[in-house]
Amino acid sequence: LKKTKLSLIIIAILVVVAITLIIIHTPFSSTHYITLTTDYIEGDALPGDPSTVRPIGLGYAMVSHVIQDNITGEKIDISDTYSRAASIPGPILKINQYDTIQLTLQNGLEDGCVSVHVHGVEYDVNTSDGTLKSINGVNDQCANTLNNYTYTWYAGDNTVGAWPYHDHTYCDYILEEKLGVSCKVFRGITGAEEIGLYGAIIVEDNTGLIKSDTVKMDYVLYMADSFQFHGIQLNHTSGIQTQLGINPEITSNEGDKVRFTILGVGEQTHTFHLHGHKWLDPGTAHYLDTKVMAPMFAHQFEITAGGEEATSGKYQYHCHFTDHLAAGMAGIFTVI
Ligand SMILES: [Cu+2]
Repeated sequence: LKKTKLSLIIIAILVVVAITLIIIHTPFSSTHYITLTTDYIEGDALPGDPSTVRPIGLGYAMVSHVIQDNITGEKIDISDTYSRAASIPGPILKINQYDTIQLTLQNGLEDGCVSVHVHGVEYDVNTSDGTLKSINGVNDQCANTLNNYTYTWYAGDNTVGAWPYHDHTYCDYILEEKLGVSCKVFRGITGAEEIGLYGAIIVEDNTGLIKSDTVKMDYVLYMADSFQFHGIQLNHTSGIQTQLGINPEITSNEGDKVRFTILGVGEQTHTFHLHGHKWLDPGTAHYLDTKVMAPMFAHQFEITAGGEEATSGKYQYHCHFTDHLAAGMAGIFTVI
């Protein structure tokens, strides 16, 4: 009898340990069912080399975004927080660490095969690299006009921060299958990211049981070959994303904690500089007010709007390369 009791106690302890381990390793994770499409964008404010003729750009558009809790199964539809129009840049995909994204891409263009290739998060290269068979050795991982394509990404360890996503196939497809001309019309080697097919994924820290969500605004600014900033913002109070356009004037209330995500897109290197503010270089003890930005590199930092003393005013941000600044690569951060 004593032996049976002892075994039962041991089994009970093992069950409790197992359940605890499962809870620790899946901290409130969710699965994001996201559908994006692609469309043409007309206008004269497109990214890419200004010396190249660019009558038209391409952009990703949000179709739907449903978040399902992995433990309770509860679903939340946040599709209405996005403008549904195709945009440059594409929508911010904000998730928590240990979430999964199941992203279905539709091709809203008249031809070609478009894809989403992501940096920084985990995925199976055989299914979710967003590249052509000539690169991944398996298949063309892109959406043509007849068939959607679905990618699965996982925000595992070491994924917290911001990462770019972009097309990796449209240009090659046009090059190989369609036009028979060099992709250099876009100055790209692979995808059509230089003419607008790019966006960012933001992975929030989700390791603690209590999540401090004090950031009021996310400003995502892309430094493009056209010597312009292309911006999009996410208001954390309303959850609404808003396109900011070219070299935007962005506005915060003094003392608000806000977060900037700067990304390089295209082939040029830039230097991001913001007046009146210093920020901690993530993962270090160094304070910065300038950061060199290579293509497809992301730099994310938090500041108090108005600086340490939260002083209202107009603070310029710009590329610190003299010729880029002279070409107009600047905008205003207004603190009211
Ligand atoms: Cu620059």
